[in-house]
Amino acid sequence: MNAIESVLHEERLFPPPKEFSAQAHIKSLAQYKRMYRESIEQPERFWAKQAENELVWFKRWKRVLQWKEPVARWFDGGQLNVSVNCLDRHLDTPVGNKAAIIWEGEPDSVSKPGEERVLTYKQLHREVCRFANVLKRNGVRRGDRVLIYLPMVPEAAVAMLACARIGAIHSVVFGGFSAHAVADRVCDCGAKVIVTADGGYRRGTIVQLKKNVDEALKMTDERGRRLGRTVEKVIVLRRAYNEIHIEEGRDVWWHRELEYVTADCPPEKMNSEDPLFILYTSGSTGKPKGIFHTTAGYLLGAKMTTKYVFDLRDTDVFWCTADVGWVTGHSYVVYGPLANGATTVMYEGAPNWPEPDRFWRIIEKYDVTVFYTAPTAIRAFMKWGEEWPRKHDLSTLRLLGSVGEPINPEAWMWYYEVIGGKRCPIVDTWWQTETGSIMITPLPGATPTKPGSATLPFFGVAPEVVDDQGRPVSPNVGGKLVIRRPWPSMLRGLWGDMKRYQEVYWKEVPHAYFTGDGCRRDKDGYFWIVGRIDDVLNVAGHRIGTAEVESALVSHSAVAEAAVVGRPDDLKGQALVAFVTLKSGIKPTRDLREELRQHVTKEIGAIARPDEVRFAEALPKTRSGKIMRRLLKSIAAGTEINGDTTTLEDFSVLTRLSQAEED
Ligand code: 7RM
Repeated sequence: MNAIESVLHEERLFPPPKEFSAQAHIKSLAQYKRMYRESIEQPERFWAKQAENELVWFKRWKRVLQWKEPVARWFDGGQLNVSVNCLDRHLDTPVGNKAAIIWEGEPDSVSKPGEERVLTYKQLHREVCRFANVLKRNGVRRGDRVLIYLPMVPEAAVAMLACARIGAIHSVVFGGFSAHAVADRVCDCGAKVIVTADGGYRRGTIVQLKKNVDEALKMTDERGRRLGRTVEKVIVLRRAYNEIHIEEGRDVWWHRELEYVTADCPPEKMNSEDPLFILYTSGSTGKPKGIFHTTAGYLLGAKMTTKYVFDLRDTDVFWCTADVGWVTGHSYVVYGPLANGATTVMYEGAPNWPEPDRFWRIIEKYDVTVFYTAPTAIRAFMKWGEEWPRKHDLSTLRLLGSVGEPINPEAWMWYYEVIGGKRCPIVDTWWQTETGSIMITPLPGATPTKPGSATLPFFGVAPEVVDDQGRPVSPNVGGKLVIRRPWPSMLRGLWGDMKRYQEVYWKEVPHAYFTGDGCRRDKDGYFWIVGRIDDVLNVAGHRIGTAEVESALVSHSAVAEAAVVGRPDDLKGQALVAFVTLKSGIKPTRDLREELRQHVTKEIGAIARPDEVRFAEALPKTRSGKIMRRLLKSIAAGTEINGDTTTLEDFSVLTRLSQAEED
């Protein structure tokens, strides 16, 4: 969107519907502003009050915040357990027999619907306690890391909560990631146990999760050491009933293990700052970062944002379509909704399998009231056509959410009109794996929205747009988005690498957390996120580091050098374009191009597969040897090359780039 377009769109203001505001937790902009001011002026008082009202504690904290940049300690001295907050606390209330998880499996075909399962809070509690005992039986102790590599089945939530119950730290790896990605993560976090499944369903085929784990556990580093050497046990869920290899002494079946345990598992008393989970996310270097979150602050952030941003009510059926392998799944499929005693929907399959109306069917079938998805999905629905949602009764919906990337105003309007029937407010929520919970967002009963803007900060969040020197910029001027002060659900660091944490997030702008995003603020103080300004791409709502894809490409024997850039894409937001030079004597062919795309899929996963591979004889570099990414971006986008290219080592590289494209 260009500047003029966005200014035009700013004139479209959508005030919250009156009936919505009347029943909402926060009923007016004035009320939001009052609470926001309080949260900024007296943060410790504000957060102490929230922690007291929202969470149940074994022991009250001694100090609300201890801030020694860049490390925060929230509610130090306090003791609690996340699974108790998500489960036990509801059991003796009317919520005990309410659906905690409504799950639907992927259908085989149009005529054979997917399985469905409903777990009430009491049932979920029992399953969590039993599986927690299975983990203990298999050697997992407080502080140990457990890698979870499962499809979108209720057992994924059970495994996460079971870890939380016994104080183990989970690291969920998205089922679409490759064996290699699993091996890297196992090694980085030193996992003792892996929880996986024989397979998962995706668009009618079986994803071989266990096979990937087997492969991962055989992989070695440069020194020949096994990456998975810390793994003692692999717990396998039977899901797809496909044939898998079982390694005696190492692999055990989930359902068999359950025969040996009871449902009695007292919760571990965790300290506020004990790590809850590690989640890997792409950064600007080749190695994914192990973001870690701790117990009390994370839970408070997830709980409060779910309550206020989605304006949760007892009667809601909440559906966040994210996979639990992403932070959105952690905070808004599992922890946030369950901590609030809400009903959360989980769906295993893809939005267009077997037909493009899966999501609308599910909304109709389960009376979903709050729906939270990504712009890339919305744009795909637009392309598939209005007839698919029109076939279904979506009148139970009362609120819509968007996350993962900037939502273009066209998609916003379509979402608003076709899915929300012009009745539902839209919350465009900006946040990151690092922030743990939603940071910039409308509150649906209070904030007038503008299509394409995430609007205003959540309570306690102090975002700012600054220039290269770290000075605030004037309204409507683009700059870097930073956060000025600590918030409870902020990351506490990168697992095993606090130095890198400091360098990546706290060096770019003095005394501020650097988000990696570009942004501008309009005259009303509304934030308009532009997208990443580092070497991270956002492809279909997923974060992909260009360096990661590059290192996957150069690990192929035919490749000499690779540079990966993003190109604007109508559906995915950004598409991946790889410029590749080959080792001498190797011919650029169509087959090789396909082979390289497959190679990246194998190394990282299909989400990182380049949309385009372009062969070049050389890559354009500056005199100091840096690849000129700006130039490659223009070439990839097919736009005119502008800007200063006089430092190019060799002008003819450019012509060769285009020539080499003809196979
Ligand atoms: C939740 C999540 C984070 C990056 C972030 C942004 C982009 C996310 C929005 C958005 C514009 C939004 N975590 N992003 N939400 N950009 N508007 N509402 O996505 O760690 O995977 O990605 O996603 O660039 O830095 S994430």
